[in-house]
Amino acid sequence: MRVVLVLVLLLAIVSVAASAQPGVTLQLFQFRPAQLEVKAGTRVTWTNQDDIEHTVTAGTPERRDGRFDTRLPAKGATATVEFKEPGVYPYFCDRHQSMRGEIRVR
Ligand SMILES: [Cu+2]
Repeated sequence: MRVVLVLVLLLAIVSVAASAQPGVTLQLFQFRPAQLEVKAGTRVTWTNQDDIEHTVTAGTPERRDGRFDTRLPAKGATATVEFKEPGVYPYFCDRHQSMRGEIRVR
């Protein structure tokens, strides 16, 4: 009985790990984590946890680079971007330009 329970728990952990995607949460006017490092080819998902609209806009307010620009209109909204090429990808929120983040792709 105990062995079965352990097996079930192990399977549950494995399936969570397999489906886990690296992610950034938008909460209290911050990207968390503000800096995220991933491997090339990774899909990164942003999730809005605030009750107001944020955006995930590539570049900086001074220099947008146009790679991605997505609105997250309300709590629970998500956006996913695939990062194929290694590099450093800064981004910000176009409605609150002090909100800054960075994806580092290895
Ligand atoms: Cu915002």
